[in-house]
Amino acid sequence: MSKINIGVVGTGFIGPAHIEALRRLPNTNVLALCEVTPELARQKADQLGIERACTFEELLSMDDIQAVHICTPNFLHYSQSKAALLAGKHVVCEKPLAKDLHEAEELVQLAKETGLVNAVHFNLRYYPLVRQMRVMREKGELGELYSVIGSYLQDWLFYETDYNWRLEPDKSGDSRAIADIGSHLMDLLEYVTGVKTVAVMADFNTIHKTRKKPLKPVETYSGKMLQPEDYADVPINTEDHANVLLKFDNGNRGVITVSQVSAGRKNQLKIEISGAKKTFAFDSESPNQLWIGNRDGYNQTMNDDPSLVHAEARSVISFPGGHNEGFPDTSKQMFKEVYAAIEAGKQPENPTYPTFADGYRELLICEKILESNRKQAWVEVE
Ligand code: SOE
Repeated sequence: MSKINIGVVGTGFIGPAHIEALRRLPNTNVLALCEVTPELARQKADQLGIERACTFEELLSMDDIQAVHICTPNFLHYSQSKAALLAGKHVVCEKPLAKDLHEAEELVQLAKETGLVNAVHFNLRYYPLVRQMRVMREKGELGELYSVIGSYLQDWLFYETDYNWRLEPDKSGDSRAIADIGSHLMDLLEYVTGVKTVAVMADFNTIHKTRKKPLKPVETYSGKMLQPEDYADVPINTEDHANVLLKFDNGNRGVITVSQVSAGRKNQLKIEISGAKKTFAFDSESPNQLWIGNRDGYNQTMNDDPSLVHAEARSVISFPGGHNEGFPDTSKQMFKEVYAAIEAGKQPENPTYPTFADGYRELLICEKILESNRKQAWVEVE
């Protein structure tokens, strides 16, 4: 079997996560790694055991590279995805797909014209029990959607000394907590429930109005080792915490809270979906259990045992029940579906994985959430 050669761009927190997930698939070969300078590329490629180290331009000129993973800071996603598509490469891009809707629209269009496989890394859809919730809803086991309560809480920006490029709008965009983690939650909410969000009412709060910026580079999640003399004070204009009320296209309502300053919550997405027949509750910090609430009978807890879930959810489980799966498995399962499409050579009609169009949808919702916070009023999502 010939393997698909891949180039990965960016080696912060998420680039190596992509590489690990890809290495667990039999049909992929991570052949090249890009960084901002050839020296850094070589150093990281050696650390990660990757043969070729190159600049982005060099990567695009390599004819034997078929797919590119964009794992750089947000402001580069648009230009690099565009260049990769124009060079004839299939593209897997980190979220958010772009910094604004125009850029995202252009990418959706370009990807369509080329027919190349395009995916956005909304990996949290790939927790087996998230897919199980979706399949149960599709099979009518939830009933009409009544309400959704969602939260995504982290603490890696809890202290004013915690710093990262995501705090800088020119690199990350005008929204932070909503764009960074609210986007996962909003994507997952629509993916599982099948409803569309048609209006939002948002209220943001910036807890740390200034932060201490390290005077040397710090990678995501790794800023805990610095000393006071290593910092400078900078103003912060993006949200640490946000509450958003939601209206859905079936007339019912939901609410989400996101925070990057919740002590002890390392990286927790929770969603509780109530329907006319049952409630489903999922917590990414206990991803192998799904709580199913009943009004007239016992409540239930389902494990992600392949023998218990629906066949459509079984396809994203690799181990027998009791052999717990977690975050790294979500990317592997997503890439398994993406690379099945790449093997076939083009974007399928109805992809099972999140596409550039889904990336566009998330940017649209984020943009409306920002507008709503600015106006302190309900804003419709067209
Ligand atoms: C940082 O907040 C971050 O790495 C997000 O960017 C990811 O999408 C999420 O998986 C974990 O946290």
